[in-house]
Amino acid sequence: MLFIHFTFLAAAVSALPSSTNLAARQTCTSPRLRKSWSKATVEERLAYLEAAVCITKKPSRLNKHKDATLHDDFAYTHALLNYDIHSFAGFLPWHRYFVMVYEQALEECGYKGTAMYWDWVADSDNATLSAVWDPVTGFGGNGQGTGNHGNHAPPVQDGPFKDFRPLYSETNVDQHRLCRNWNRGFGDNKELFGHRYTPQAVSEVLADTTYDGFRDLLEGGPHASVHFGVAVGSGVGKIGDLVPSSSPNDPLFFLHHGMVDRLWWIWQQADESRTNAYDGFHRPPQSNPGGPQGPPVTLDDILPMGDLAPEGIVRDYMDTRSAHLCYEYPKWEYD
Ligand SMILES: [Cu+2]
Repeated sequence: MLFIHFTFLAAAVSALPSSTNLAARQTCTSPRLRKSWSKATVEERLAYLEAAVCITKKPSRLNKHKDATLHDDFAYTHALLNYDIHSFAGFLPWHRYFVMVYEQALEECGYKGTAMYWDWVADSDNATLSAVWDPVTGFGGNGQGTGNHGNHAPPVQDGPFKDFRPLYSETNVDQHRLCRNWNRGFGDNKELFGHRYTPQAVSEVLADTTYDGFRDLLEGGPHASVHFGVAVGSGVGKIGDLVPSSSPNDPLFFLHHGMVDRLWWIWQQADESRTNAYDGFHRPPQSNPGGPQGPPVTLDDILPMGDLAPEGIVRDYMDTRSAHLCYEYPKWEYD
């Protein structure tokens, strides 16, 4: 897939075992509930959007480029680490941590709420009608018209991010307008590939009883389908921001990954033993991606975060009720 490239995430030999993480030893007495965008109040949505716009204007932490913003840091970091964070077990804890780093950035912009999620399972019948596309209380709609160069899809013309100019394409400096290219469905395909994330399709993903089996089905199925459904339509021949490795360019990325994280949480809730269920293998080295697979993953593996945030340890991102996460989601609600 387009947003996959490669380096090797070494099994961490950490000098500091996670038990020394003071935050993790404190307790989480009342976890906060992360909400679906469509069920949040208008005030909550507007507060989130105001902070998300603020992130697109705050100075970069990475000092990579004079025009970079804090939002660009997220896209750059995700693109830089692309190989290390996709297509193996680490995909879920890494993105859980990444969404948390973004939630903290929202807080630095004055936001008091939690991260939210786009419930694309609820919207799968026609995802183009979702509340997330609202021009006032959402992220704006599909790209339209011209005004973008190179391989960029048409720019988003409405909503709070219509003036946002993402700096990067993958890790290259290539400032452009935020863009989307919805797949409108054809044949048996629903709009935005919704047939790949219906309640039925996602139940089948959740039915896998092994961690890495579940992760693989979720990542390659519903997760990828939403990325491609929003950004790769037919006809235009150009891709939107939600597909390349710089996919956090589209602020909707964080709501999409909120839902991915929620589905992992739902899968974990089905059995107590799943809170720390983590298995599978590291990828082959990025220098030889077709080579033999790497060693088994462990809960002590590191979660690299570049210069955006301190590196994490998988063990600390398994339980959303740990002190430094301390949140929950609504349970499965589609039967
Ligand atoms: Cu990703």
